[in-house]
Amino acid sequence: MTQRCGFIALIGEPNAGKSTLLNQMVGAKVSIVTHKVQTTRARIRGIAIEGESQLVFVDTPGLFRPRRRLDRAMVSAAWSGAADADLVLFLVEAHRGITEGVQAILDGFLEHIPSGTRISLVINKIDKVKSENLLLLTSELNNIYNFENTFMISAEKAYGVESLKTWLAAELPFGPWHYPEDQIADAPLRQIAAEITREKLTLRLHQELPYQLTVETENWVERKDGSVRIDQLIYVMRDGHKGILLGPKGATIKGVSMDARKELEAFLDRKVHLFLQIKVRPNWLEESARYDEIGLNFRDGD
Ligand SMILES: Nc1nc2c(ncn2[C@@H]2O[C@H](COP(=O)(O)OP(=O)(O)OP(=O)(O)O)[C@@H](O)[C@H]2O)c(=O)[nH]1
Ligand SMILES: [Mg+2]
Repeated sequence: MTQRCGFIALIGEPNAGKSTLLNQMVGAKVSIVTHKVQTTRARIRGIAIEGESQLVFVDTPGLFRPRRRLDRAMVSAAWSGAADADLVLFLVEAHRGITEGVQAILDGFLEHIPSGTRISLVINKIDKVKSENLLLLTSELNNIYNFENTFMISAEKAYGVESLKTWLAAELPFGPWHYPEDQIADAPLRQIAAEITREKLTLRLHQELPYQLTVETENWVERKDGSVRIDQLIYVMRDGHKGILLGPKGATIKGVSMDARKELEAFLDRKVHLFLQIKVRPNWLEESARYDEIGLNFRDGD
């Protein structure tokens, strides 16, 4: 057996660059990215190949102090992603250093990750700092936790990403590949499509609104002409939110719809007819069906 295959979990604070790194490793955008915290809500798998190794990256929601049921379910999904993995990469932002949040995650290792799990440190966003600061941060973090290895990368600029990939490929256990070699993501298309729309909403909406909505793909119809019709529902909590989402003369939702459609067309490589509908649902954060669609466990939020 020369093939290797295994799971590599990416964990870290919200905004650390986990999804950016996953996309960079896969060479395609399978996980959404924004400049805002708490973008990723569920575990998403992206698949890369390096030589004889199939690397299954598990993107996770950022780890933070949860307040709502949704937050708790997200944090729980992140920790269990790490607990199930062959290798764990802990991402820390170079320019922020050891924040309270980073310290809290380090404290959480003992409780949430089985002892013996292989955890490496990845200092990300090195494009934002001077290199002399990196050595100090590396040694401080390694004094707190004995990481298997330390990497310094820029996920966005792809610095150091290739050598990280080479190392991971050589460390995964021997075993047959889990996925066909051309597969790059393990998530239902309808879910990826909903995520793309949520990304565009998050980019256009301000403050708390992105955290108070969810997107679901209701319908997916392949047409004879090769195009696809996708109907999605956006759940918001208040009438007022619906108004903000619509924007003046519907301009906001139109912009979102156009951006999402373009990206969907590129992702699916065909023409897309996208229909968005907004629903006011004051209590969606407490409905288990919403969590099923996101890919989270409702009970994890108890
Ligand atoms: N300058 C710089 N920015 C980066 C780098 N990697 C990621 N970013 C930016 O950091 C922001 C957050 O990136 P994400 O990949 O969404 O972070 P995340 O860890 O997945 O965040 P959550 O899903 O919220 O947990 C985005 O604006 C990225 O463009 C990097 O290496 N350098
Ligand atoms: Mg993310």
